[in-house]
Amino acid sequence: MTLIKIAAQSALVTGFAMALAGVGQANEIKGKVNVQGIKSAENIAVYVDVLPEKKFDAPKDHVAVDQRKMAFIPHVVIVQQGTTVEFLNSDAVGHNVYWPSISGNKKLAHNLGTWPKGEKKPFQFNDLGVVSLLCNVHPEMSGYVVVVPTPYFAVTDKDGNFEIKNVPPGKYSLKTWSEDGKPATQAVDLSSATTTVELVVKK
Ligand SMILES: [Cu+2]
Repeated sequence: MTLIKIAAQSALVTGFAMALAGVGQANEIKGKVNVQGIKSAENIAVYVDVLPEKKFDAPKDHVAVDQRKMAFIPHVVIVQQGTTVEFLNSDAVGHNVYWPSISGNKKLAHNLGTWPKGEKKPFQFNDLGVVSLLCNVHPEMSGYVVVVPTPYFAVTDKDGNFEIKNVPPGKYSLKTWSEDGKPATQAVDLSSATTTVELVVKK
């Protein structure tokens, strides 16, 4: 009897300690994007929208975009505002990098220039929005840098699945950007360790 009582108390204490550990714990948003009228659910950017009460430092880590086999790789890259992207050329031919606008704002157009194999050029993206990457040597090349206001983001895999890790508990607005579809918004209440969401992106 006494043994059972001790075991029960011990379980209670363990449970209490685990609950305490849960305070300030980082959670995870797991989800799937379903598409309507679009060929593929791959390469869709998903991110937590601006949090007015929170400020994030610009990330120190740089992100790489390669130009390889006549393509921007990855095709879609998502970064936090203030991130520096290193544009590398891995092809034997010279490639150029320019963007005619950021989210349609032509004042933010920029031409990084043209450089040969093995060289790279950095650019820090301080403006929010979608940067349409182009190469003026090869008109068929295109890629995207999606600059978002929080460090909580992901890009979908070929089945539309995504995971956003290390998100503090809270209520958020999850947004999407995709090359072929309209933006979608979904409210997320992140109170448990893993929250599962489904989004629909339409043509
Ligand atoms: Cu090129």
